[in-house]
Amino acid sequence: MASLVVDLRSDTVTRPSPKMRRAMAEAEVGDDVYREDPTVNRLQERAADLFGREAALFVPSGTMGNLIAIKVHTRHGQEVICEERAHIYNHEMGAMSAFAGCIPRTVRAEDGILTWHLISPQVRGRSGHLAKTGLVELENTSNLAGGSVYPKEVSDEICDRAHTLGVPVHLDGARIFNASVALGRSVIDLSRKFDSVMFCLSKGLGAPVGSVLVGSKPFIEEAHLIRKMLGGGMRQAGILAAAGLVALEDGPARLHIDHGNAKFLAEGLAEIPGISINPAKVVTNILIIELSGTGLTSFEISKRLAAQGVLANGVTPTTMRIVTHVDIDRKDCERSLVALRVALGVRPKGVVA
Ligand code: TLP
Repeated sequence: MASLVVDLRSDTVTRPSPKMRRAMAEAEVGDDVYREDPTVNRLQERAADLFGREAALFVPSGTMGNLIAIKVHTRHGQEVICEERAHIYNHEMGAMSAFAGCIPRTVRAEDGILTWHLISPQVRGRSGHLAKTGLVELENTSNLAGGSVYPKEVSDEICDRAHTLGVPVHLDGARIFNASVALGRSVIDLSRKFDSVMFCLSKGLGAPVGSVLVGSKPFIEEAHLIRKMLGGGMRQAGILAAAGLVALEDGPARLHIDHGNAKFLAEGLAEIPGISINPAKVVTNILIIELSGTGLTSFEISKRLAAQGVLANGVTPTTMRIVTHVDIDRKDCERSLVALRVALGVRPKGVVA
């Protein structure tokens, strides 16, 4: 059904489905700080199972999940290697420095996809002068690189090589299910070599709140302590975990629809003068479009879109992010393309001068 407002700002904006709301209302709960919430326990078991891991931990947000992983893997004064556009570097309020005492060492990679060749010169061992590398972090899909996906061989090699140097590797898999659908490979397959994985229930999978960390038993035991330290002990969190269980059950099977809509948008956008986007590179649900050719800033374009009931955010003055999700259908995409043409003062498609 076409909506009043077409919200393309993020896949975090989705509202829980009626099935989720029912599951939430009926959830059996207990105090999760005592590990007595049966629904949270079920979600954690299911997540550990799906990722082929010993254990899992439900956390309030992806940001907290990443921070906990960084804190468990590293010591103060160490470096975390990540791509220049990584969420942990750009959008987590400097948490790795503020709470884990780490400094980021960023590396620029084409399409946000790091390789061992790019990482290896940045790895620092024990030294009298240099901060040691405590962790390598990869993001799959890479959000600000337009939802790009790591070929499994590339992330496997990074994990293998980092491990030979004694460096752990954490996966920010906020959208790992999107990567899994795009590649036609299971999340276990894509993530088995990582020391820890964070994935979000509250993005493409459509849950209202929550993320999950998965890893070994000792890792998750440590993660429990850090979560509590950060104020992330959530008591009767089964209410939220119930929605997460539905998200895991129903979410992955429909992500291809979001990917199809993103591709449709990319193809439509590529035809609009002034906009630059390569539809071939849009393989999941995120588009980063280049707007330099329009002569307007992304922020001005955002305003003009909002006036027509279409929401999309500028990332930089010349780029804008568009994200498809469960609350966006093909009609919404068509309407967004029309709105963008109006915002830019471009003739509607099919109308000749
Ligand atoms: N990303 C949000 C914003 O913070 C940018 C979004 O709208 O995409 N890892 C990745 C790759 C993410 O994209 C996000 C959220 C997180 C971690 C953090 O998740 P939350 O928002 O649950 O803390």
